[in-house]
Amino acid sequence: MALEAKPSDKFTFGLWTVGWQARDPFGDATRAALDPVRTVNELASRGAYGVTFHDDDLIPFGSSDADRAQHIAKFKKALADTGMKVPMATTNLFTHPVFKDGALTSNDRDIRRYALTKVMRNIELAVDLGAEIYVCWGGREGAESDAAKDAYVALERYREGFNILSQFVLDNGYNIKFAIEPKPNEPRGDIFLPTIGHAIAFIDSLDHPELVGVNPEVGHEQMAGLNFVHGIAQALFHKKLFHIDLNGQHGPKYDQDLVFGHGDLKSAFFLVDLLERYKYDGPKHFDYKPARTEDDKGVWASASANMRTYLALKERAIAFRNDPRVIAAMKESRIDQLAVPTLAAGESWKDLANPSFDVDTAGERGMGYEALDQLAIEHLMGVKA
Ligand SMILES: [Mn+2]
Repeated sequence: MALEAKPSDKFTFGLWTVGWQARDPFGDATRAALDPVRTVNELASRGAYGVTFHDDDLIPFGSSDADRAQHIAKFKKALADTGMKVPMATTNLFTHPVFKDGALTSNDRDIRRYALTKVMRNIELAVDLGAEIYVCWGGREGAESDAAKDAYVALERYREGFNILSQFVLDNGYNIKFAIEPKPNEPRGDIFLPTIGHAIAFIDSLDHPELVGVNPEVGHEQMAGLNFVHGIAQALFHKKLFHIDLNGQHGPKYDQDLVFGHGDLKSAFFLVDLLERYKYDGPKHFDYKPARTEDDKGVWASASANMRTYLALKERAIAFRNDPRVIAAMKESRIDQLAVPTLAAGESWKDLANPSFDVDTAGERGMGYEALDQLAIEHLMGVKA
């Protein structure tokens, strides 16, 4: 099996993923901070394509202009030395106390204005580094109480924020698009734009919907009990899958950010099958956290695990689709018939009535899905035919 990652696989990692020091609500950091330069080198040596960052991951909040320039110069040198790319960047609008009630939807107008300047400053850097996608995760955009926030008006401000940022990008002639990252809760009790579907509907209300898509994360949809594969299919259907965050999650509980495939493996299998069949060609971005139990060695083992799991699932998905038993079972299940339009060319609703259709006989037809599903499971487990 060829499970060694190559830059052409387009695997990317956030600086904050491997760099997570494993502070959680109950415990202190278990690992030292990682220098972004080392992160770039370690990931490049493992076959990654690039890295992504929040402004504050690269340039500590409150840095002087001189320090900022130095951090950027060191990072650029590491990128040049390794050939690593920066296809995406994003803004930290959640750590500093000023964002405790949100950024673009904070009740405080001066905070909303400050937040937009923080985003614009980092977009300039993102463009300078060659990024073409700018992710917007509104982790603090939400509420714990419906008394605290007029959710209708908050959406008006959220829309205004995206309209301002879109105009900023257009006026500067930047080649960068936005990708909204939905999440149902955590850190806020309830977050605005909680799912892929909410985000896609919201995008339609913007002044420049063509500049905005989604960046769905496996665990975020699964925290809401939703089918991630279906969510990604709909994002592709609307041509809004601008970016994707791969990780693992065990159903509705706190955001686990496990290694890709280390949660719902069967869903991960069908996700890779979908992305490959529909030729998603954007970065495959791992937004995960190495477990708090791990030391430095464990961190890099987990980074490799994400890429190996994707490549193994890709191999299994191709084998599944090419297996003659699967092809026959799909035929039996009439998978191909779903691609046939319900009306033939030239027909209308007037042609639907069919006097010879036997509703009882049609109701007796089995679909054969159990046999097909078992074939998928056996391919996933590597059971030989
Ligand atoms: Mn997450």
